[in-house]
Amino acid sequence: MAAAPGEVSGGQGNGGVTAIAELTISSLPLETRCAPFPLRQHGGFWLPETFLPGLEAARARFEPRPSDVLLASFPKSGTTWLKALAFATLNRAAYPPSGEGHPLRRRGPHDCVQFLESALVVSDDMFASLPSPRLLSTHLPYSLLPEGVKADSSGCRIVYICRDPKDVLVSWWLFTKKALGTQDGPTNGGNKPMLSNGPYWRHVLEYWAESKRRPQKVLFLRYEEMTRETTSNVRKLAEFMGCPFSGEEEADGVPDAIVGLCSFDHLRSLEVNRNGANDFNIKNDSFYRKGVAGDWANYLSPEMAAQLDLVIDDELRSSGFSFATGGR
Ligand code: PAP
Repeated sequence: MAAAPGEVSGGQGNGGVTAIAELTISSLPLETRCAPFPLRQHGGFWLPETFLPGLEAARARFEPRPSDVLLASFPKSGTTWLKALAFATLNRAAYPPSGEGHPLRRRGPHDCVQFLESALVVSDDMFASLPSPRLLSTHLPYSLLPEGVKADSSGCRIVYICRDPKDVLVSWWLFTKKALGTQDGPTNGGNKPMLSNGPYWRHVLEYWAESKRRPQKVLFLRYEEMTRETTSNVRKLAEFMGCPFSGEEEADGVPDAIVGLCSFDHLRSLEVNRNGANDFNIKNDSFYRKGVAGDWANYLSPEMAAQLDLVIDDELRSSGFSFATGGR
């Protein structure tokens, strides 16, 4: 039986895939400065070891459909918000945003939209049983996505959200301290903390370049712009996903109702997000900290910020991309 949108059906385990992948994984370069996640270098990125079997499974067995929408992000750049907005927008006919029974009122956004690199390890059925159009998510870099998703002939659409690196860093730091219980943040006793899934600038640049090459297939959003103009970005998202708001929906205030349903204050206030936990046993409330742009200034000294900006500027030089919002 098909599962409801965002609902995952049970299925057979896939220990075989995990076992095969583990042989290769143990030979990849190891990084331990991102406690509590050991990272392995793969395809030029430092990825959490625990997600590598899922990556292998996704690349080997994920069967894309032309109507699929994949939400892609670097950790802590707006994943939870984007999942909520896209889920509410895509499924608004079945679940009106103001309805009391809306799935987002009883399940966290991460439970409504599953990660490609984690769900397939549990079961092949997880995605196969979802009705079209399917909404999926990933923290993987573009270059490591399943080939079928990236093929020019594929109908799959990708929505990427990027955020100021300084806010990503601070958000990740505080998340690991709170949600994962690490004393010093992701340092593991060393003096140079690491973020998982990086380097961040390469992650962003890959998706950005693809959004320039195939704008009808890859939509590039910015967290800062979304905080400023949420409703117009939701309209953009709806159009891109192939479900623009009708005149009647506009008159009924549907876009604003979606924005309200998915707002930081509303999601954070829900029982499921105050006291629930996701499939990884991480408390849902750790995905809602402050939800603003520029909070890094309360944690990084001007010198630290300048140092980080320098590194990023250096890496972005000649790319044509800038993290400055309203930039290219
Ligand atoms: P993930 O990659 O682990 O899922 P992600 O959702 O990308 O995390 O990032 C969490 C950040 O999004 C938090 O930022 P902060 O630490 O700077 O506060 C969180 O507060 C913010 N966030 C979560 N939900 C929303 C929302 N509805 N609106 C705006 N920001 C949000």
